[in-house]
Amino acid sequence: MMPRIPTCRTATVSFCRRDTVAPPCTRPTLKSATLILLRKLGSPLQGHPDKRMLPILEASTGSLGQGLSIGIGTALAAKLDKRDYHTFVMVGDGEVQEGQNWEAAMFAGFHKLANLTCIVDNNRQQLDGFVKDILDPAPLAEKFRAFGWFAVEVDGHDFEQVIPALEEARTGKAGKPTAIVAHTIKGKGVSFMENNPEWHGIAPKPEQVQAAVQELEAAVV
Ligand SMILES: Cc1ncc(C[n+]2csc(CCOP(=O)(O)OP(=O)(O)O)c2C)c(N)n1
Ligand SMILES: [Mg+2]
Repeated sequence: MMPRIPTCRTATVSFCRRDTVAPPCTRPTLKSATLILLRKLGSPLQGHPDKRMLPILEASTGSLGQGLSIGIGTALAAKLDKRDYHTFVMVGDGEVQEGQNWEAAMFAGFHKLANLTCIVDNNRQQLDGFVKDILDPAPLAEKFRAFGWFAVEVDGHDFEQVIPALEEARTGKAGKPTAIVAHTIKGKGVSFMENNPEWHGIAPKPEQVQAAVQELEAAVV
């Protein structure tokens, strides 16, 4: 199957073949000029992903909780068609408050969709505050296990943990769908963004972009 990465605002679904070392996904890139249109009505980046405006998307979404169901559809189709691709879905820790995720989790566990992986971006924040103060979904790994999944927890900023977890998931050897709970920091590396839920949906001003880039570059040198 030709791999594609359908990206959604609130969930990301991607496919890749199981027999390759690195996902051969060809992620089309956005021209940097487009970024200035973030959250402008009628632009390709108007806020929620709109497939009609942004052809790199597989599905128009934005309503939280739909990504895992979409991923289940593709994983199930692969099984039925005897095709060798793996579906990866990324969801947020606020997003999993949506009940649709748990019906999907139950379905995937029951049908032993070993060709499906759900990565939870466990950054402890959602749109307007901290997940623990709004509706805490913890303990996430235990919940997925209870729904028949194989679940691991990783530091989502540590490639030495993330890559082996993804590689193991892709083998499907657990015989079950895999949940990877990735502990992350939203806005990591930018001092004025970390731990500040206000940055959920606002575009930084040019001088803030400059300050952020400086901090990030200083950290990698
Ligand atoms: C069904 C639905 N309810 C509410 C919203 C508004 N909303 C957009 S993002 C968001 C929070 C999502 O939190 P999380 O999944 O943790 O993502 P993060 O902010 O950490 O990237 C909310 C409530 C929505 N898009 N869809
Ligand atoms: Mg979150």
